[in-house]
Amino acid sequence: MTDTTNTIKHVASPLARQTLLDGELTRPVAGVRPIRILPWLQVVKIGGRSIMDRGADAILPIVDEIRKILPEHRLLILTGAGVRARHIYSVGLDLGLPVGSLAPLAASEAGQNGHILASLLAPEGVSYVEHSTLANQLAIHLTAARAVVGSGFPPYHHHEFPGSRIPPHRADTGAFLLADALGAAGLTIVEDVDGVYTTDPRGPGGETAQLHRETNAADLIKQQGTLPIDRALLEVMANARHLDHVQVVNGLVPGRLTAALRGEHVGTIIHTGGQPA
Ligand code: GWN
Ligand code: ATP
Repeated sequence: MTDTTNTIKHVASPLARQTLLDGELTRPVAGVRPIRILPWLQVVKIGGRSIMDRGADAILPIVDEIRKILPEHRLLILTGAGVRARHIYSVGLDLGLPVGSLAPLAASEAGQNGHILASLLAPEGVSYVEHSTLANQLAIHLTAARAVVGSGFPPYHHHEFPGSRIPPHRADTGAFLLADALGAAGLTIVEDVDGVYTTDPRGPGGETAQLHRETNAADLIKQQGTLPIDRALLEVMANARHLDHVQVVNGLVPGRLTAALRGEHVGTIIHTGGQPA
């Protein structure tokens, strides 16, 4: 055996000889607070079904609002998937496709919606950027432009978690994962309702629905019935490293997104369960 082999085998690292499964052993190394990569970034998730599917009536006022707020904020705008994803889910489920095959099919609609939004904001220097750019080159793009648009879906593809037949990690979850990993200043989720209610305000019995002005992920996860956000988002929020809260706002009411980005309480604030750095 040569010296070189010995050196490789005995590479100096505090984790070299440990199982990574033992928290007691990894904590001294892995317990360090992560840095905020883009602390000035505001992330905005635009609903696929709730906003983009409504066409010009809903999209153009939002585009106008984003255009006006660009001098104040640097934005990462992430879009969700809407009715075309719901259709592809029903076709795929009927054919027995696994969840990991359905995820990228639906995700491509989130991308389509992003391309639409970016085209409308192009005169402001805004472009659609692909997932790999979101992961690695956001800083340079946001140095050249005040905002970029991307797909909110996380690129889980065949790594999507089994359990539900519908991919559980959709654009709300993807937007949160990215915002928290980047250490962004905030995440605003834009919907077609004033926030999260005790029950669907548009569903049967909707007249009894009460708006949660402020809640937290642990309480909301216990609420039975439907939500306007991915349930997986609430699970992910429990382990947040940077974001203390997100705000869900009504994008059909002019000025709500602008107010939320200015730090005003105009929708539902959901506190994460994390221990922000
Ligand atoms: O295609 O609109 O990124 O940013 O989940 O994968 O299904 O891809 O399978 O960088 O990698 O359709 O081609 O498509 O929306 O996701 O993209 O234009 O490999 O820039 O090539 O992680 O955009 O696309 O759909 O986001 O959400 O080429 Mo699209 Mo999406 Mo583009 Mo992306 Mo998926 Mo890539 Mo990807 Mo695929
Ligand atoms: P995507 O981006 O995945 O297409 P979206 O963000 O556009 O999704 P929807 O999934 O359509 O939004 O969710 C918004 C809808 O959720 C609202 O129009 C409302 O009717 C419904 N909803 C269901 N349950 C609730 C609830 N508890 N509170 C508020 N809205 C609810």
